[in-house]
Amino acid sequence: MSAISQNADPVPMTEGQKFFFDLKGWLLLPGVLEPSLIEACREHLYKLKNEPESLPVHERYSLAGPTQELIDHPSIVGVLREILAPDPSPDAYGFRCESSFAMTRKKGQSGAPPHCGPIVGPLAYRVLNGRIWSGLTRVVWELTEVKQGKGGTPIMSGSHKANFPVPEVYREFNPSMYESYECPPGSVLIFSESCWHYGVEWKDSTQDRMAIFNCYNSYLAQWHKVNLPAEVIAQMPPKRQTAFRGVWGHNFHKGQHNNYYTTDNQAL
Ligand SMILES: O=C(O)CCC(=O)C(=O)O
Repeated sequence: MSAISQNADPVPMTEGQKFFFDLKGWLLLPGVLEPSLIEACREHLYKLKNEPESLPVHERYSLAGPTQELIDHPSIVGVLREILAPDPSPDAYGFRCESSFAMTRKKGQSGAPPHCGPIVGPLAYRVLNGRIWSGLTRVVWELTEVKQGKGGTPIMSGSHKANFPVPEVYREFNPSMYESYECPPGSVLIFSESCWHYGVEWKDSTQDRMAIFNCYNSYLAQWHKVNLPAEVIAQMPPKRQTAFRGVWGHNFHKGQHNNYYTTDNQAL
């Protein structure tokens, strides 16, 4: 895949990608960010970690400044519409961004041990009538090249719909069970949090892993507390703001559907 301008129309998810995502629980879109956006996001992460006071207060977030472009980057919007929810109206997304964190990982550092998100209830992965409901969905922007066997977030493919509890022996990292990837900087990994996954040790001594981990859901479900000040959302264009709206479907009292963002209708 080649780089996609942040101003381009959303790229629809293909039937092949749907099959792959349903089968494995994840999808890697390599090299979708333009070099200028990769650089701007890396610089933002550097400042967030090393000199936050150089940024305005409302930009000290991994969903602000240049990194807010990632929230609804055209490379992921088509996928999120298919695996979470279609837009309920032209000016609102059906998906919500729940949370975000920035990562700078040095050689020898690891993340969380193998784990998975919800596997039952409204946040769990399922498919009905050919429509995917990915529930809690992670979108990882890799801003550094990931080399095979040297890092990334390996995933136990298929575990989002396993019919048996994952045996203890597979709750440890094992390269034969957890699928790794390699990708150039500016790639994005989208996976169902119902999959077992792992913050494997970063083994590349030539560069740190710089990544942004955003979490998504439908506007009808929530897992993470948002913790994002309204001032940060105020910096975004109107449709992007709808990714931070409250979690509900319809207000019978006012005959109103939940397809708008205001500070009174912000996810808690
Ligand atoms: O550190 C990592 O690579 C994985 C992060 C993680 O476990 C998660 O997104 O839930």
